[in-house]
Amino acid sequence: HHCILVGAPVDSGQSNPGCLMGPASYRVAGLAETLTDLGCTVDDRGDVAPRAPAPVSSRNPAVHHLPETVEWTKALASAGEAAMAAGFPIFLGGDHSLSLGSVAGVAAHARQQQRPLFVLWLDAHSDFHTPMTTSSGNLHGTPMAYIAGLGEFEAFPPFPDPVPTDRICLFGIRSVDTDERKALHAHGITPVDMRELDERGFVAPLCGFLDQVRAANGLLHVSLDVDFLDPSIAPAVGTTVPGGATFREAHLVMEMLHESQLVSSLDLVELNPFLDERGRTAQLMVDLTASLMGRKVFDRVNRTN
Ligand code: DIR
Ligand code: MN
Ligand code: MN
Ligand code: MN
Repeated sequence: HHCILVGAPVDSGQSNPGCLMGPASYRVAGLAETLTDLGCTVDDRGDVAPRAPAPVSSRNPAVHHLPETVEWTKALASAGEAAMAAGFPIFLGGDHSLSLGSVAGVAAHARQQQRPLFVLWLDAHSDFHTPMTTSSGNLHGTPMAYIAGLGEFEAFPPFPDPVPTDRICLFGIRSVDTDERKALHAHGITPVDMRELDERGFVAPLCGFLDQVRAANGLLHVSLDVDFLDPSIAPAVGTTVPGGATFREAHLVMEMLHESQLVSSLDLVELNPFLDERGRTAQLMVDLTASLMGRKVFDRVNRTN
């Protein structure tokens, strides 16, 4: 793979300062060197710089930093589209509002290639608010609705090519707000929540989704929120939720994604290095990325699936 690192030090989508240090933390943790060791070539394009925000305000008084987040969205959409044309983009967050832009860029590329885009959302949260329904006002809780083209997004540019709900997989979910639950239900989206993963394990639900992507010859964008992981292994996130993926479950997901050869872009989001313990969460995110890009314990021969 030719990996394009796109730094996205976005901090405006939530209220816990520190995510802007995420890209630097991944670089210090050796992401580029790790990818190079796996045989990838790496082009680190540095950090994206958004334009000065225009004075726009939301009709929802709870929403904060709307102008900044809109400018990040525009800047990351164009950086993302360019990166897709050049290789395999890895967006280094930055809070999850960066995916408003990264996935917009990926979707624009997919439309141009006439390939259907699928999205795998690895997260404790469904991020299915709109600027109208969020009560926290944190726009990192909105990208999934934006990507699906659902709801009122005010000053944001219209999403290039909304992803149909049957091409979206919300995976690892264990925190859904009332308005999100209503909207998910109204649009026929059933998250693969922790209850389902407890009952069925991680393999069957993930294989089911990957089979869909393969059958459609789709592109697959993976958005990995630090809080997908259990807080005991990944403390450096402002919105920890107990009961997340374990170390081995998370690596299994990444190893399966690698073997599928379907993934075409990746977000690493919500790392807050200010909350980290000597870089352990940053290091885990780098190691998970390594598994996604092909690191394994041992080559498996005679695998039938
Ligand atoms: C909550 C938390 N649903 C909100 N969302 C988070 O503020 O809208 N998403 N933390 O990652
Ligand atoms: Mn999220
Ligand atoms: Mn989350
Ligand atoms: Mn590969």
